[in-house]
Amino acid sequence: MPELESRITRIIMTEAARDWAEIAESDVVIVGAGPAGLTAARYLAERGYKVVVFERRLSFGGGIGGGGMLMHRIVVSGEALPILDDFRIKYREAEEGLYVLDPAEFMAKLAAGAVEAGARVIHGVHVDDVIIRYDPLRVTGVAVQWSAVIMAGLHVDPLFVYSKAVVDATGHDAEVLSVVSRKVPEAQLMLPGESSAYSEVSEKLVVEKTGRVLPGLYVAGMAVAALHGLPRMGPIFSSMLLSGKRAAEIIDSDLRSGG
Ligand code: 48F
Repeated sequence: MPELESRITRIIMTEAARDWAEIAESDVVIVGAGPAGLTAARYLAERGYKVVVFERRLSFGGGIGGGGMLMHRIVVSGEALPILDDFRIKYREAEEGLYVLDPAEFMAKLAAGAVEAGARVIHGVHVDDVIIRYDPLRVTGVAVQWSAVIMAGLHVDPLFVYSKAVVDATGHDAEVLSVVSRKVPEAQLMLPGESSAYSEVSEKLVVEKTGRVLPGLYVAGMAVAALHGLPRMGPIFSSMLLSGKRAAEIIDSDLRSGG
């Protein structure tokens, strides 16, 4: 029997390589494991799609963990309660129509819901480009690199993951859309960036404007605000959940109709 150390190495290398070989052709790539990305991941995986979430950090939840100014509470409005129920996240009505929850539970259960539904979440991976096809214009996947390589400033070529749909759920910076607006002039994508706080309006419009940006490319969560110049909303998270769910529904409908 080989030594324990070499067995550990063999298991990790073999299993991870097998996983990557499967991920190389996915149905949906979601960029960012924040609230919008994890919600979209769960509802898509539940419908039987092969979903992978790439998250550049080594954690889940994006902007959830900081609560509001590091105060460990998060607020949602009533529209999001059915989604909280799906994930079995607890909440309490704090004031009329506004519910309070604990960010640690919120992050943990969103992540558990996505993973249990069958989505793969790979941490420490940064999406730094898309795969593009012309005539007709379509995004057909992403270029991925270890976050550690990016942080070290090393020049290392990326690997590629094909997918039928890519979701930019990267939050305030809309990183995938930003790459497309820079590198794919044919897409005619402008990114005005989000505007100053107007929570009520933002909560509504982020959900309304969630959806397809180009064939194969979708946007959910705060990246929607960056794309459409919508106001920010602060630590109220209903629209992140509703946007993730809506993105899943739109992608499902597009993929079913071959779009
Ligand atoms: O920022 P984030 O939580 O985005 P979101 O799901 O939710 C926004 C709220 O947290 C909050 C708010 C609403 O109340 O204003 O800010 O729209 O999660 C985005 C995740 O994407 C990761 C990032 O580390 C974070 O966990 N991410 C960003 N860029 C990349 C990325 C990238 N290029 N590759 C991989 N992951």
